[in-house]
Amino acid sequence: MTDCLFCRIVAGEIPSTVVHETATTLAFRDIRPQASSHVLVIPKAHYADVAELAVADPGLAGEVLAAVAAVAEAEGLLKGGFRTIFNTGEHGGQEVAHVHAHVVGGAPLGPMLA
Ligand code: D5M
Repeated sequence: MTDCLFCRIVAGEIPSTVVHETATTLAFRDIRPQASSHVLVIPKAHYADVAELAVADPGLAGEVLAAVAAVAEAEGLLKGGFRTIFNTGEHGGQEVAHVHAHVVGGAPLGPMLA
């Protein structure tokens, strides 16, 4: 999808700070970090949101979750813990329509819906 921001990051057309990459996934730092560690994990293939991905390719959804765990380890978040968020659709506050997991941590986080 040439008009998708995250597809353009995958293609290398828009710069990003990559922290983890596999054949099917990419993880890069969020441009507007909400915590000392804030990384976005995406499948390289375009799916609009986590619901679409899970139905279309559950194996790839699992690979995204494995990449979340790898990012958490690389960022040193496994001991203290971290939060993983898939904003989905308008009510979920999703701004970029290419499925992405936010991986946030580095310090105690507030209540989930605060
Ligand atoms: O979150 C979309 C997230 O994407 C939001 O936290 C900002 C981030 N973002 C937007 N543009 C970029 C670029 N170019 N690099 C890195 N991060 C970016 P959502 O869940 O859709 O609201």
